[in-house]
Amino acid sequence: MAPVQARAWAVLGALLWGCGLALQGGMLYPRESASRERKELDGLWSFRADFSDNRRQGFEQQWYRTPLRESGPILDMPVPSSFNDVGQDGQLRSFVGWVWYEREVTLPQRWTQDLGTRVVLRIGSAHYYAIVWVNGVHVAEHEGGHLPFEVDISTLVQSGPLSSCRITIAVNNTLTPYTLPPGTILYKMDTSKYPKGYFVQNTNFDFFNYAGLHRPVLLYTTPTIYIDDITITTGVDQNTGLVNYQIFVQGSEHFQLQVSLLDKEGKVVAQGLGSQGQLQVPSAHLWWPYLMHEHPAYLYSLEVRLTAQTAARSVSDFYTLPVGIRTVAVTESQFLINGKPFYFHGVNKHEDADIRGKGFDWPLMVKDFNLLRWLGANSFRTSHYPYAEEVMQLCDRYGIVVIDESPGVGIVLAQSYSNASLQHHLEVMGELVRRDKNHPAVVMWSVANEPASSLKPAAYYFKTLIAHTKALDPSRPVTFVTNSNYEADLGAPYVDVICVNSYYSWYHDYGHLEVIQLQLATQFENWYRTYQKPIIQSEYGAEVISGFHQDPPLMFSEEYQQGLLEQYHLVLDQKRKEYVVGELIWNFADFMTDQSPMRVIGNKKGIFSRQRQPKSAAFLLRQRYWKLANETRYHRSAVKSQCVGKSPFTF
Ligand code: GCB
Repeated sequence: MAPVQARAWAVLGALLWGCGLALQGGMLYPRESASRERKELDGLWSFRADFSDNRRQGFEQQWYRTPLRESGPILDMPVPSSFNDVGQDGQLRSFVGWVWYEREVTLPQRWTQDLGTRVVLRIGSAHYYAIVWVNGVHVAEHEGGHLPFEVDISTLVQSGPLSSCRITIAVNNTLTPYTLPPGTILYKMDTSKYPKGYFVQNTNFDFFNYAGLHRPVLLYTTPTIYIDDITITTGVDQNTGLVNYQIFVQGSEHFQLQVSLLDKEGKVVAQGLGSQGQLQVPSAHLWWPYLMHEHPAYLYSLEVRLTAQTAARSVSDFYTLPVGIRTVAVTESQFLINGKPFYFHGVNKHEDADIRGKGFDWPLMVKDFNLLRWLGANSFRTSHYPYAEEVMQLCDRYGIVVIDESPGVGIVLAQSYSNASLQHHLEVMGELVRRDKNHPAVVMWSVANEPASSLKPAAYYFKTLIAHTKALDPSRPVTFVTNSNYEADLGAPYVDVICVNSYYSWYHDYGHLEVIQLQLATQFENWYRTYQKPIIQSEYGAEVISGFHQDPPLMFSEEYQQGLLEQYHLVLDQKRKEYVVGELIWNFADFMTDQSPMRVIGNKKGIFSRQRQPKSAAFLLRQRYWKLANETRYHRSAVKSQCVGKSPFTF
C-alpha cells in the first residue's frame, strides 16, 4: 500500500460504521487477577522500514510469512518507542509509509493447551494504521494511532504443537484528509527539482508526526466466558455515594455476577448482584481533585466476580476496577466538581521526549507527575490526542483532572469535513469514551483542537459529533478547543464550555506586551456575551530558548515569557470572579515539531525544557498555582499536607 492508499482504509472504515458496524466489545485495561494473566512484550523487536518506491514490497514479498530476518536486513527496535529518533539515519527519521515489526513469543503451556483459556493480543497504540499477523495469519487491522486495539488469538496458538508464536505488525504513518489527525501527501512532480516519485507529508498541526508502536504490547488471558466491559457512573445523594454499574459478559448467556465495592482499607462497603444495579455507599469518601481537599483522589475498588457453569466445568472470572465517586456539572458560569466550583489551573501536555519520541516511558511519566504536583497544577488537557492508559490511571490516583481530547487536530481542509471524515471521527470518539469512561479524573471530552470552525460544514459536523459524544456519555460535558472568532465559530453553540486559545503579543503585535490586557478582556467579554457559557483559557504562552535573557524583555527570552504570563494573569484574575473557569498554559514542556523557519528544533513554549528543567516562568506559575489552590480549596489543611517538595508559601 503506497502512502496515499491509507485513505482507502479510512473510507472503508467509515462505510462499515455507516452500515451499523459500530464498536464491538469492551476495552478493559488488562489487569492480572485470579483468573487472568499478562505477558508483556516490551523490549527489542525486529524492524524494517519498506523503502521501496511504492512502499509495497513487504506485501508483495509477504514479509509476514516467514521470520523478518529471512526476507532482508533488520534493525533492533525498542517497543514502546517511536522509531524516528533512535537511529542515526535521517531517512528513517522522516520516513513515510510502512514499517514492519516482529517478535517471537514463547507461551506458557497452559495457554496453548487449555481450551478454556482465551489468549488476547493487545496493542496499546500503533501510529497510524496497523495490520497484524500471528504465525503469518492475518488477525487484525486498526486505524488510529492513539487508542488500543486487541484480538483474540486463542485458536491460532491452540491449534498446533508450537509453544511459541510469531507476531508481525506492519504500521503505516501516512496521514490523509480523512485520517485523525488529517494530513496530505504532496507529490513533487517537477523533475528538474525533485527525483522521480518524490513526495512529502504535510500536516496542519504543530507537533512531529512520530510513529511506531508507542505503547505497551502485551498478551493476556481470560476464561472463555469472561467479563468484557464495565461501565460506571457515579452520583451523590446527601452524603451517600451512588455507584451505578453495568457489566457486559461474553461467551455465555448463563452466568451469575457478584459485585463488591471495597474501601481503601479493603473493607466491603456495598454489594450487588447481576449485570446492572446501583451500589449505595453511606458516608462516602468522594474523589476530589488534587489541592481541593485534604484527602484527594479517593479510590474504591469494584470487584466483579463472574461464575458460569458449562457442560464440562464451572468457570470463574474476576476483574477489579478502581472507582472514584464524584459528580461533574456545568452552569452558565461555573464548572462544578462535587457541587463546588472548580478552577482549572494546569497545563497542556504532549507525549514527547528525547530519543523515544512519543514512546511510553515510566520514568518520564513519573517525573512529569512530580513536576505537575510541584507546580501546583490540578489539571491538564491531553492536547492533542488521547494519552496512554497508564497516564490516565495516575491522574485518577493523584487527583489530576483531565480534559480528554481526541486526535481531531488540524481539521482545516474542506475534505476533512466530508462524511467519511465525520464517520471516522464518530468512531474515534466511541473508542475514546469506551477506553476512558471509567476514569474519575476525566471531567470533560474535547472532540477537537482548533478546527477551521468558521467553514460552513463545521456547523453540521460539530453538532453531530458533540451530540454523538453526549449520547455515548451523558455524564460529562463536551467541548472543542477554538481559536476562531466568537462570531464566526459555528461549533460553539453546541459545546458546554468554551475553550479558547489565544496568543496575544506572540503571533501578532510582536513584542507589545502592553496590548494583552485590553485584547484578552475583549476576548472574554465577547465570548461570554454571545454564549453565556463558562470559559477556559485553554492555551496561551510564548516561546523561550532556555537561558536566553533580555531585560527589558524581548521575544524568546525568559523575561518575555514571564512578562506575557503576568499580563494574562491580571485579566484572568478579574474574569475568574465572573465566568472564566480555568487557565492552561501552553505548554508544559518544549516538544518536537516539523522543521520550519518558525521553530528552533521544536516548539519552545514549554515552561520546562524538553529535558524537564524549569525555565523562569515555571517558578512564576508555581507561585500562582499554589496561591490559587490556597484560595479555592475546601479544607484548610489541603495545600499544606499535599505539598510536594519545598513550597515558597506559608499556610
Ligand atoms: C496552537 C495549537 C498548538 C500549537 C500552539 C503554538 O494554537 O493548538 O498545537 O503548538 O498554538 O505554539 O503555536
